[in-house]
Amino acid sequence: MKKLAIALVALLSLAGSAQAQTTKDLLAALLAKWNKPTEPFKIVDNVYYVGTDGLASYLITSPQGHILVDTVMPESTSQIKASIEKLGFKVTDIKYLLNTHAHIDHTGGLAELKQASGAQMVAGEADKPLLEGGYYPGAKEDTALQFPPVKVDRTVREGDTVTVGNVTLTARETPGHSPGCTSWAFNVKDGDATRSVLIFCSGTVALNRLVPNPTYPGIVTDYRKTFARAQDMKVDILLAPHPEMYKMQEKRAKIADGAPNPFVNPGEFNSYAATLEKAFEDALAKQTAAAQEKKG
Ligand code: 4NZ
Ligand code: ZN
Repeated sequence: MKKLAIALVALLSLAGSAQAQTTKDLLAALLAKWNKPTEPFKIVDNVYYVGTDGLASYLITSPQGHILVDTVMPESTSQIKASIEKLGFKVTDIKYLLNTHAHIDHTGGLAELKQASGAQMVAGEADKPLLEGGYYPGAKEDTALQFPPVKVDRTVREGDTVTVGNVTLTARETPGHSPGCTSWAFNVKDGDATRSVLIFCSGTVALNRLVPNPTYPGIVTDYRKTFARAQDMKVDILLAPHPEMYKMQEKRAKIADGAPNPFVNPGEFNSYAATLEKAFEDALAKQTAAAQEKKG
């Protein structure tokens, strides 16, 4: 956990101080964890973790077919396939591939899995050009961040739904981290209770430039809109593309027969979003000061 915190702090400060380190070097430091295998497991009801130790991928199953949300780095796509089969499900039964946001660490396997499953690709409208072009916003030429392009069959906006059998996911627009950053909301059964799940897109600044030459126009307004609406969202189970965002490994270790499901934690999303908001405003102040400095 401590190592991870150090890596994240390093990532954030490097992204802020920019050109000293290339994204290639930055990625290299993260890959050991991002490509490290982990056992697939059931989170709750029909929701399964099929990602790696450091990057999430979620399988939501139904007797009529499955939904896969996000992939991991391109080179670890085979781990997702193996995890799905290990749980007793079939890749060819995936009907929809969903994406939280168009960054290589979550899109690397979309093209391969679309080919393997014949599934329909669904993503936030503003991320469509990024997915179909296979590049990072505002850094089209940065080869380290490029991924295999994937055709988007359907784009979604706020409130649009994706249904397979008795499973329906609702798109919630949470832009900023990427222009089409989309969180996915749905309900699950937990014993006799119904729980609200949110696969939150992200709200970190990470590699994004906010000022003076933003990653994309309107990025600051978008982040603030996302943080404002996060305060009103009621979430019982928080999931996200980076497992440390909701302490996945810590919770997973607490899964036990007869014990309450450790992934149920109402309020966790709201306090996490508040933390992200503060980090965002700090990063914005830093980038603004750096821009002033440069101007002289
Ligand atoms: S992300 C890299 N998805 O913003 C890429 O957390 C994407 C992210 C972080 C780091 N990178 O290339 O080092
Ligand atoms: Zn990202």
